[in-house]
Amino acid sequence: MSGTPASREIPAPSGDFDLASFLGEQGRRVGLALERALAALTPRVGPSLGPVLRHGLLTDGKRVRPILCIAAYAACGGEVEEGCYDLAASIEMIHAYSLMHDDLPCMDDAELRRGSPTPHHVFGARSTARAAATLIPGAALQAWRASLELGCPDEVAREIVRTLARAAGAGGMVGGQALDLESEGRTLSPDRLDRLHALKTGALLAAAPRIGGLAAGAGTRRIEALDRYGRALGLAFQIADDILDATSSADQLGKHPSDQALSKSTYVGLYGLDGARGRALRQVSLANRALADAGLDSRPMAAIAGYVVHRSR
Ligand code: GRG
Repeated sequence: MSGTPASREIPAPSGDFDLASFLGEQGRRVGLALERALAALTPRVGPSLGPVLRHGLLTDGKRVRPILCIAAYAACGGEVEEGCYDLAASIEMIHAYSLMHDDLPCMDDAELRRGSPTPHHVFGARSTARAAATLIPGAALQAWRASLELGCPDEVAREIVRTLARAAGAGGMVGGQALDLESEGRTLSPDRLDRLHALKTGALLAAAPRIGGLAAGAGTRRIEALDRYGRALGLAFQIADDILDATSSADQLGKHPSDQALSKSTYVGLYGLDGARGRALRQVSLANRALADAGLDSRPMAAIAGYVVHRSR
């Protein structure tokens, strides 16, 4: 996680919290929940799509969104058990579908993702498009069932599914992707770039801690703090992505092509490397301030905020 140009001026998360072990263990448990989700989904979609879903869902991702959900759930007093991972998996299902569609020939036409050939390179575009589409309703059902499994009252379970749907939809990730497609080859103003990424990357990332807080029964003040934390982190995450994109090879990133190669506006293009790093750091401070203001003393959440800008992939 260190030694990259993105991280040189950004201090590593400090303290004695072992973030690497935390991320490793949480990622492993999210993987088990995704296996359970896949086992439930495969009989409904038919055997031909099972391997496509496995590739899209279980290839080695960082699992930042589900881990944020779990960390927020714990920070708000929730007892972390299997149902919590099942709930967090629903967010990763939406994320996985978005990557599968984003990489298709009609979109970014990507060859490599997470260090592996993209699903359409292995299974074809039609099967990939279909398999990914099943993850959208699949994720909503998964969030609903897991919320009930966790003992959330019906109105909280409804709010959780609503949060996921809003973040994924036209007022969130899909809306951001539409802006992104419209913006290719154009230089965006700072405000438009922020708006695009608040939707495309930020909405789902911000939904993750909110969903964790809702499931744990957090009150309005804490939910608002989790929203502020998530929004700041979403922006920091995207800026770090742009820095990595500009400073790492396809092999290091496990991803090809880069946004630069796709002629997209980026934070590095707009502010330069140093300016982009400064903006990422500012967002991390804002995220941590949001936690402190609400008395949410969570070492994992503070460490994840540092990791988001400090990561090497
Ligand atoms: C057709 C308009 C339209 C929308 C379809 C494809 C799509 C919906 C949305 C795309 C959203 C998208 C790809 C956002 C990118 C977010 C992002 C920074 C992805 C990388 O996330 P990481 O680094 O990836 O967490 P890993 O691999 O670690 O999970």
